[in-house]
Amino acid sequence: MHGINGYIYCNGPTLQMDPGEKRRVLIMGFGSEVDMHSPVFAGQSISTQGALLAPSFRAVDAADGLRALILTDRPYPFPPGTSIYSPGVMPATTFVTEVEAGSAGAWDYYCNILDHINAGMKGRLVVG
Ligand SMILES: [Cu+2]
Repeated sequence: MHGINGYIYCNGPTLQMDPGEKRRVLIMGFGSEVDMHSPVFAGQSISTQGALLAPSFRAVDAADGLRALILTDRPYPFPPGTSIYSPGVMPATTFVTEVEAGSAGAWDYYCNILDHINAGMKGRLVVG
């Protein structure tokens, strides 16, 4: 089962936007190495925003001989304002996007990975 904010098959709260409205959306990836996601807001424009960070883990040797994991941040490879169709989301990554609502209507947002959308990873966005 794959969900968005704990909801599956559009059972979560319906997002509401006005045409032309812009909203920041924080996207966070969870899970293991098989949990790669490709979020899409159908019919809307998505762009990257500032302060994009892709956390990564770096293994270091601690003084007592134990291995330790240190969380580091590195800049996300897209500069702020870059239009993207779908940002790739790896586990343990977090970044900020801006969604600009397009035409009025009922739209879906979903993960573009086929078995994820089939498992319910989608929600509803109403514009207008
Ligand atoms: Cu997915």
